[in-house]
Amino acid sequence: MLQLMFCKYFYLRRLDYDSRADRQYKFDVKATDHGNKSFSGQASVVLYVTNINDEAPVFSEEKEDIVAKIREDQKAGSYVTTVQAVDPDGDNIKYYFSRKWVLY
Ligand SMILES: [Ca+2]
Ligand SMILES: [Ca+2]
Repeated sequence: MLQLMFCKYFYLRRLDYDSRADRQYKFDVKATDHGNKSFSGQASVVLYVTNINDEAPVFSEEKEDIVAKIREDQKAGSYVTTVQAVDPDGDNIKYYFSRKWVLY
C-alpha cells in the first residue's frame, strides 16, 4: 500500500539529484482504516535521492566550436589552448581527441 503511494506521488514529479541542494524530498503519508470507527495515522517521509550519471559534460565555452590559433612553425608539444568541461553530476571527466579532420 505504501509503495503504491510512492509511485503515485513521484510519477508526476521526476526525482532530480542535480537540481536539489538538499538532495532530499519530504512528504507526509496518511493512512486511514475502514473500520466501524475510522482511525488514521500519519508519518513524515524523508526520501534521500542518490546521484546517477544522467547529465553530459558541458564545456565552459558557450560556442559550439572552440577556436584557437597557433603558428605553423610551433614545436610539437607547444601550448595551444585550454578547454574545460564540467559535469553536473560531479563525475570525473576524461578528454579525448577525435579523429575528425576538417580541411579548408
Ligand atoms: Ca555525468
Ligand atoms: Ca545526476
